[in-house]
Amino acid sequence: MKLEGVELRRIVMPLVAPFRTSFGTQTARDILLVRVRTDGAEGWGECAALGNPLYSAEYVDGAADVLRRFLIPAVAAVPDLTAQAVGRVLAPVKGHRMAKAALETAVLDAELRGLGQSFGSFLGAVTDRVPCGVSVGIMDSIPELLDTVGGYLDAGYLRIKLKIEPGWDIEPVRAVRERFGDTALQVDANCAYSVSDARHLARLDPFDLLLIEQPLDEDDVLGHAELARTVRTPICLDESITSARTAAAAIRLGACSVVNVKPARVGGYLEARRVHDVCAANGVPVWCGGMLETGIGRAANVALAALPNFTLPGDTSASDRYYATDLTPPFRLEDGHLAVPTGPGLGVLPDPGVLAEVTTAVAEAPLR
Ligand code: OSB
Ligand code: MG
Repeated sequence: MKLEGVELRRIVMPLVAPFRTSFGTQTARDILLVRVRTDGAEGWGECAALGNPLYSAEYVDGAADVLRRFLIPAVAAVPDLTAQAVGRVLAPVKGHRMAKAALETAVLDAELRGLGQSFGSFLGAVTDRVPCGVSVGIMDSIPELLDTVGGYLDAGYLRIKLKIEPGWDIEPVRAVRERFGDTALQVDANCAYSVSDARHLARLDPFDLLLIEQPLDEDDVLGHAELARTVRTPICLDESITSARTAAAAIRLGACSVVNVKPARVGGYLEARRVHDVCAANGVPVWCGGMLETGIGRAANVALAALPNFTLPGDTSASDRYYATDLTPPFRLEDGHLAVPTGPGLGVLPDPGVLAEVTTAVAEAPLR
C-alpha cells in the first residue's frame, strides 16, 4: 500500500455515568481518531490516550502532536506499506505506544479491508464471541455500589471488576461478595498502593478474588514480585506491561500470574498478539483490558479477545455501558458475550451522522 492521506479527528463522547478511579474521574472521553487513506482501502484507528497523563505518561494532545510531527511522516515515507512495517519504522521513536497503536491499527484496518479479511481472522481468533466483564468505578457509598453491580449482573456481565484505592477496598469487596455470592470478582488499584501495604492487601485474600490488578507503581515490578509472595490473591499487571519483553520479564521475576493485555498500552495489535503468545508459552492466562473505547476501538479489542489464551472475561463491555450513542452500530451483550465482528478489517465504521455530531476538530496531517 501507499499512504495517501491521514486525517486526525478529535471527538468528545460523554459517558453515561462518571467513571471514578484512583487517578481521577472521567465524565467524557476526548478521543483522537486516525483515518488513513491508501491507494487501496481506508482504515480507522482510535487512540486510547486519556485527556491527562494520569493513567500513563501519554495524553491525547501529546499523542496528536507526536503523530503529526514524527509518526505519520515516518510511515508515509514507506513505499510498500504494510501494518507489519509500521512497528519497525516507528521503533526509533521512544515510548508513545498509544499514538503508535492508533496509527498501526488504522494501517492494519486499511490493509485487511483491502484483503477482505477480518481482524479476528488475521489475529488468530478461535471463537466467534467473547465473555465480558465490566469495570465498576469508585462510588460515594456502598449502597450505590451494590445497586450498580446488581444492574450489571442483571444485564448478564460474567465478571465484576471493582476499582479500589486506599479507603475504598476491603469494605466494598466484602459488601459485593456478601450480596452477590460467588460472582467472579476482581479488583484494580491503578498503582494506588505501595509495597508497605502488603499486609493490608492480604486482607482481600478471604474474598476469593480472581486477581488484584496493578496494585503498585508501573515501574515497581520487583515490588509486585515481593507482594505476590505475601498475598494469596493472584497479581495481574496492567500499566507495567508495555511490551512482550516486559511481560516475559515480569513473569520470570514472579511479579504476576495473570496479564491484562491492552493493545494500546503495548503499541498495537501485533505486539499485543506477541504478549498473548509469551504469556501462553509461560502458562499465564490473559484477558483484554479496555480504555473506555468507542465501537472503533472495541471492535479490534473483541477480535483480540477471541485468541485462545484469553481465558478470563475482559473489560470488553457493551456500548451502552459507556455511551448512550456509540460511534458505530452498538456492541450488545448477549448471554454475557459480545460477538466478534466478521466483516473486513474492523468490521465496523463510524456512523457519519454520529461522527459529525461528536467531532470537535478535524485536520489533514502533513505527510512530510
Ligand atoms: O486500568 O483498566 C484500567 C479505563 C481507563 C483507563 C484505565 C483502566 C480503565 C478501566 C475500564 O478499568 C476499562 C473499560 O471498560 O474500557
Ligand atoms: Mg487497569
